[in-house]
Amino acid sequence: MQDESLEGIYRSLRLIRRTEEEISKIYPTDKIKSPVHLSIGQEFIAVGITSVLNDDDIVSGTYRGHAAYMAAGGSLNKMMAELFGKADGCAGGKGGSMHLVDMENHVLGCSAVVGTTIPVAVGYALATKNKGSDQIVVCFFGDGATEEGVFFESLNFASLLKLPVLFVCENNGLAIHAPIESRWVTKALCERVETFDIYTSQVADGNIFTLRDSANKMVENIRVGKGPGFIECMAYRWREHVGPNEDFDQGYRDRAELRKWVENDQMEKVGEMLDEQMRLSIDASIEDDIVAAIEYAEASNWPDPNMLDKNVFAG
Ligand SMILES: Cc1ncc(C[n+]2csc(CCOP(=O)(O)OP(=O)(O)O)c2C)c(N)n1
Repeated sequence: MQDESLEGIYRSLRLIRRTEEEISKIYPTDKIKSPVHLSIGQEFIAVGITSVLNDDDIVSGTYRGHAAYMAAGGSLNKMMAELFGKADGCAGGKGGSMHLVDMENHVLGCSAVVGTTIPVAVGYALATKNKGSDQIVVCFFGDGATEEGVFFESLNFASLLKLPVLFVCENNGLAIHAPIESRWVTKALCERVETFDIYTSQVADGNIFTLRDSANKMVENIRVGKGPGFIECMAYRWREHVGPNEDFDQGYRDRAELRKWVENDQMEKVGEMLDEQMRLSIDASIEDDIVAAIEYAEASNWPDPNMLDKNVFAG
């Protein structure tokens, strides 16, 4: 799905980071027509997980979905056009940042409604199993989504039918501004999931290689029919919940928490492992790709007003 060489991993980390930084610069111009939930600082999760997948495996994300979409190989041009609300966007310009989809590149889709992509991913895993395919489905979601009843229904169903699905909880400790301590009686998420007879693993060190090891083992088990796996990966959201800015002046968290995550920035760490010329040439090609994607979005047409009531259930 994604090149698992060091260069490939760095390229993906850097592409997501730089794309989101450019999105945050463009956002105040109002060219981007939907809210944006940035994953800056959390990219290593999508990149680490997708780097152990096969090309035809499937990825599903959330409204904070740029990283999952890009790491899976979703079209950057079509993502940018989608953010600009243009007809060439991956959802025809009608979904915006929260509804990225690219089935050609195995991105099942993202949704603004917390938790709703989890049963859809499980349904897709059921379909792949019924077809006898060896594809697996990876379902990314936040810690807040695990508070939805449908999360537990999905775990139960997936485990009962031994479905090929890897659940990945990006635990950044926050649901909007509410910290976990105000929402969960205990932090023992993995233990809660294990009661459904599902293999679990917690990755707490923020290290992409630890995450890859853990994901590799999970994926191996899933492919031989042992049923779903669950990874809880600890992370930190560097920007505000929604929008392009920082929000350490909002009073619900302290900038001091950010420092250790910035010091452990996986994009920088992996970049330092590369030959400098190689890194610089990757960086330059990423800048070209981002400029091209913005030009593509600018040049694309607005959606035809007649499309407004197409692809909806109600006529
Ligand atoms: C069903 C539903 N309830 C509430 C909301 C409002 N809401 C949007 S994002 C969010 C927080 C979710 O936090 P988490 O799942 O941890 O993801 P994160 O934003 O941290 O990536 C909430 C409550 C929603 N979109 N959908």
